[in-house]
Amino acid sequence: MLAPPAFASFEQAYAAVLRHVNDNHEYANSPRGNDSRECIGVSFQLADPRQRTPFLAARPINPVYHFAEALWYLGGRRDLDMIAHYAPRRRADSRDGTTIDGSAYGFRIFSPDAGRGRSAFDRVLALLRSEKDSKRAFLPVFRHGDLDDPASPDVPCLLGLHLLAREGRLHMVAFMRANDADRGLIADVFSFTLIQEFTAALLGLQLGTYTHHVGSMHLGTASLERVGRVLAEADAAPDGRPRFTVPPMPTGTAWEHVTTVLEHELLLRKNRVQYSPADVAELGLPAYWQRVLLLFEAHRQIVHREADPVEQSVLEALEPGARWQVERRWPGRMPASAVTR
Ligand code: 5HM
Repeated sequence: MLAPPAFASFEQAYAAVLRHVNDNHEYANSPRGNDSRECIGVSFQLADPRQRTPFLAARPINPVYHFAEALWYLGGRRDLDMIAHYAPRRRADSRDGTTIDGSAYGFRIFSPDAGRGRSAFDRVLALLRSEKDSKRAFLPVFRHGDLDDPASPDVPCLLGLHLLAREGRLHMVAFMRANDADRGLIADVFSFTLIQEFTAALLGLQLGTYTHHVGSMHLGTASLERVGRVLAEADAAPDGRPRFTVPPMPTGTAWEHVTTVLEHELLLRKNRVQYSPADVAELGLPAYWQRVLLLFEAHRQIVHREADPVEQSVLEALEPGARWQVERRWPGRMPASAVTR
């Protein structure tokens, strides 16, 4: 079998990758001091890339961070200010204390080249509009200069993203040199599939498959205890299906929606505004993007109003799966009556 195994959801692929690296690792090593178990050459395919996030109580993920990172990429950004607000550990990736280089994938994909006015993404979009079956629509991230400084804290793990439009559907193939199966993998698949879905919306195409290829797939030994609990929970799922279904991004999604969400994300991050669901409804965004913005409002309440639980009305307005994840990530910050099963 030469094709990568296909999964209906990322939750199932994630459990399969964890099991594979945990049970069948080829190497135990410690690159740059990180004790790991490693498999060389791991791939999988997602039939429905929209089902991009796990709903496992043993692995409470941070949906606010995942949307923040995906939007930070789409915004073509490299500022530490935004990304480190949601993941303070990202500060270790910066050399100058204000920007990120290697893992600011969006800066390499979506920001215009100096003096040439067009981004790599603009070129790929133009190509896919003119030659529908093209095999050339590649968004490169890794550059040979990334290896110039052996002490660099941040060499890109993503080599590039390949887009293929076929029979009305937009497929994506991601190529990574390295992926941490319990940490980076979750964030990377979330962001890359969101970029895929956004691009499909811009091109007026249906969402196709997502294929993930990794050179070094590894697990930090510090993650192993939790991995055991995650696999036990995944095994116990009655039909192997995740608890929630992620809704589609609206077909009319456009750059202005991303720009508007990023403008208001900044105001919420700096605690300059506070929004009720009714306030957000007045911003002219589709319901999907309103719910994304309400995740940032919930996070504002968690960060800036430490004495109070998150407002029930905001929790109720979130996408049900995202609400479930918020409740598990910050159980101590929920109203007494809130937690959903
Ligand atoms: O020594 P190295 O540069 O490979 O360390 C980077 C670590 O972060 C690896 O464990 C890599 O797999 C993980 N990582 C990831 O999984 C890093 C990034 C950021 O580029 C990422 N996914 N997107």
